[in-house]
Amino acid sequence: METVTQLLESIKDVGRDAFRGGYTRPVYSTAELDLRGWFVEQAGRRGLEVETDRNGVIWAWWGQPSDGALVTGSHLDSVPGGGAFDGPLGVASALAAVDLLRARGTAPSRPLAITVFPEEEGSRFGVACLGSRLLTGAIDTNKALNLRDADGNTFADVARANGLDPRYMGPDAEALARIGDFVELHVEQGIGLGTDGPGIAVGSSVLGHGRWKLSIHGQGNHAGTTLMADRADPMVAAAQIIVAVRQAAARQPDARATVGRIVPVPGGTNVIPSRVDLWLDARHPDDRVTAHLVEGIHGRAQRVAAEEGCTVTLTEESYSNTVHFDAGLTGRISGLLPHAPVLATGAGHDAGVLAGFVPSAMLFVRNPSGISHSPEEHVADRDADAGAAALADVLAGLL
Ligand code: HGY
Ligand code: MN
Ligand code: MN
Repeated sequence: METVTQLLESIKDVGRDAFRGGYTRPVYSTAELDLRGWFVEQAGRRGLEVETDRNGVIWAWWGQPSDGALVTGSHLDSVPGGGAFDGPLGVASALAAVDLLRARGTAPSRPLAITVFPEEEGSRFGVACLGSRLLTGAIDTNKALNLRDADGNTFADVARANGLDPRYMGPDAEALARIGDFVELHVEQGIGLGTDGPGIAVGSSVLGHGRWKLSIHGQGNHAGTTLMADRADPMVAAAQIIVAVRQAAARQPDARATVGRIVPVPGGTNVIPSRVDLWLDARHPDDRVTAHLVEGIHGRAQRVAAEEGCTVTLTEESYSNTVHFDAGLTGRISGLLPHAPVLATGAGHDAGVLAGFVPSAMLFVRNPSGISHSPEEHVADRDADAGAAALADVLAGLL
C-alpha cells in the first residue's frame, strides 16, 4: 500500500519547469497527459473501472457506475510554475483512501468514484474549472469550444486531438446524476491551519472570483526615433493601471486583486508596443463588491489610457460566485472529523462549481507556509498521510 507521499513521488519529475521552477502542466500538454496516464494506471492497479466522459473528465469506479454515487477527486493540471500538491494531492489522497478502506474491509453500500477534472486552473484556455463547468452546463458550450490558447488553438481542436468529439461536449445530466455527494481534498492555500494542531480542515466556502482581460491600444513605434512627447505608449498606461488595481483592492477590506500576466504586442526591446494585454484576477466574498471594484478599475483604466493617448477594452473571461458548501454534507463531515476546524478558502475549485448542482464539500490539508501557485507549496508527509486517513474516514462515513 503506497502512501500519498510515495504516490506523489512517482510523478515528481512530470512537467518540471526548469525556467520557472515548480511544475507547468497545462491541460492536454504532454505533462498533463502523462499524469492522466499515471492516474489510469494507478486506478487499474486497484481494480477500479476507468472511463473518460465526453467532456474529458476521468472517472475511476469502485463498484458499478450508477446514480447517486459517492465521488471524490480533483485535478492534475497546474498553473505555470505551480507546486507539487495543488490538484495532485487530492487525486493521490483519493487513491490512498481507497487502499485504506480496503485494508479496513469497508464494503461500500454505494459505488465510489474518483474523478479527475480537466483545466481546473484555466491556465491554457483562460476559464477556471472548465471541465466541471462543461459537465454541469455552468459555461456556454460554444463559448468553451471556441476558447483559444496562447498559440491560437481552440479548445475544440485540442479536445478533438485528445479523443473527444466537440459535437457531444457540454452539459452531461447523466454524468451529473452519478454524483450523489462530492468531496474534494486539496492542499490548503493559506495559513488557516497554522503550523501545529490539526492538519486537516473542512471547507465552508469558496470566495467569489473572476478574471478580466484588459487590452490597452496605443501607437506602436520605434524606441529610438519617437520623441517622448510624441508617444501613445500602452505599456506606460498598463504600469499605472497595475498600480491602480493594487490601490483599489487595498482600499476594499477582504478584496484581492492581482495582475499576474501581461503581454506586450509585439514585445520587442526596441519597440514601443502597439498593444498591451493584461489580465485582472479579482475576488471578494460579496460578488456585488467584486463587480463594483472591477467597475472602478475599468473607469480608472480608461482615464489613465486617455492621458497616454491610448484606449482600453475590458472583457470578462470567467466568473464564479462565492459558494457555500452544502451545510448537511459539511455537517456530517465535521461529525466524522470532530477535531477538524472549518475553513473558508480564497481559491477556486471544481467542488465550488459542483456545489451549485450536487451536495459538495472540501477537506484541506495543512501547507505550513500557506504559499501556493508557487514551487514553495508544501505538505509534510505526516499531514499528507493524515489527509488520506481523514478522507478515508469521511468516505467510510458517507458510503
Ligand atoms: O485560481 C484559483 O483560485 C484556483 O487555484 N484555480
Ligand atoms: Mn490552483
Ligand atoms: Mn487546485
